[in-house]
Amino acid sequence: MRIDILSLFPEIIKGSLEHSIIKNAITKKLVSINYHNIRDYSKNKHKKVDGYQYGGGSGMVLMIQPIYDCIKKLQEKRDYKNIIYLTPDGNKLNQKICNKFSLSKNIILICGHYKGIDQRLREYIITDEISIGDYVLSGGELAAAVFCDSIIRIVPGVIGDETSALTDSFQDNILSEPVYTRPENFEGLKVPKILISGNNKEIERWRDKKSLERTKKKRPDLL
Ligand code: 6GU
Repeated sequence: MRIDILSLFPEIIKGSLEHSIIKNAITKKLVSINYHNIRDYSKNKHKKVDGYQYGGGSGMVLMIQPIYDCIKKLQEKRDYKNIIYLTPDGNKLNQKICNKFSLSKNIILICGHYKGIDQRLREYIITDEISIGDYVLSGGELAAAVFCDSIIRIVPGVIGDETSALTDSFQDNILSEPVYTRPENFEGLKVPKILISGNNKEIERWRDKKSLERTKKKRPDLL
């Protein structure tokens, strides 16, 4: 998988994707993330990338030209089926959408700032619009980092233990079971006996039961 990210502040994203599982995925060459600073594509002599909105009103709008030119340059090299704009009014991200995008070959991500990007990009160039929840961030960068993390971790081969990504919360619309590790007894707080019983069938039953209990209690809307 190849991801190209267009942003005015690529450093915000870079830092959050250089650790742990995602870093390993990049090292193993299962994914490559390529950063493009929108400002580098401005044809304005002062490298301006934004303008006031037509019709008046506060807030700046990202101009079409630098973003358009950057996308065209990328498209000369390879085919992109998904050109995604991160925006609070996009489709709300969920595990099903993550699963779908984790199978993509080439993805372009566009991070907006200020009032957003010129509507003509959204109408003619962008193929998907994604939000990461019902609240407003100051830009699309943190949303891009969330999106990349959520899809890269499920790219085949990224998580060593293949079953691990499949037993995540939400993967079957059900939350994960409680987990414990050493010590067995921490100042009187004990691990449930069943987990140390060695009876794998009973352990599995217990985990299913706990998952269901947790989902009923915390997220009944999922059931
Ligand atoms: Cl994708 N962008 C911004 N700016 N805010 C958001 C968002 C995206 N998703 C939720 N809030």
